[in-house]
Amino acid sequence: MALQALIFDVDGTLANTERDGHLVAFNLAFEEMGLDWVWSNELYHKLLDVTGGQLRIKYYLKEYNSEFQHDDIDGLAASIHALKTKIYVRLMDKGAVPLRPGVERLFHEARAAGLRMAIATTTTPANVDALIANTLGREALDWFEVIGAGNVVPKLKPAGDIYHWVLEKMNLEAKDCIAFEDSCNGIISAADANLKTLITINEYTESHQFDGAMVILNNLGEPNKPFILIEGDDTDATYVTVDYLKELYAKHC
Ligand code: XBP
Ligand code: MG
Repeated sequence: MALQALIFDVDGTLANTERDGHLVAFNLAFEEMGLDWVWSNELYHKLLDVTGGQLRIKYYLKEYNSEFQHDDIDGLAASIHALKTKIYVRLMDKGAVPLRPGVERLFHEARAAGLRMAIATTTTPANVDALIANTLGREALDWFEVIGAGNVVPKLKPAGDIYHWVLEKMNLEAKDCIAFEDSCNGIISAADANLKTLITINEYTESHQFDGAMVILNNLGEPNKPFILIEGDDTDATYVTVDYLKELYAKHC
């Protein structure tokens, strides 16, 4: 048994797209549509309990703006979301959000080591394309054998559907892979598909529960910028390399 593939979440894991991309795009979309809604960073932190942009808008209306009346909430949420996606892609085109520490390096090392790579996310496919193309170049989209995104599956994270879908498309079993996540909804989703997970936290997820995580780190680290081990076995590694992933795999998978 050997490690064969790495499966990456996108939002919050590859980049801090929630704060610097999605939240900004939501607020610009509200403004452009003449809505007087403004989501603060604090409110967005709470709204992130619900994955998927359209569901998040409806959750906001139900829990935080119940006096707002409209005779077609689903239609309105869909229109706002379509505009928000356009704005988000434009922000990515301007280079609004860099990749998190260690992400690009690990992609290169994994490819050099012959590991297969895939993406499993609840975000809209256009958002994934825009982030990858603008940070790594359009050809980097081909580094991922499968990109599982948005509503290719009926149920978004924390349901495990997207991870099951990716594993099936890659013709792999969970025991052959490691998942990378940043949130409790993400690890619940990965665990539903029996995947072992490496967590890198961010400002929105540092207080989340990560039951069953192989390790919890502040980020993947770089040679000159070691990661901080938040939870997990002591290691000589100071940044996440393929060798470190193999070490984790041998212990946990
Ligand atoms: C990502 C999400 C998404 C994005 C917005 O979760 O929850 O809803 O915030 O994307 P994960 P859309 O990182 O677990 O995949 O607006 O395109 O839905
Ligand atoms: Mg995430």
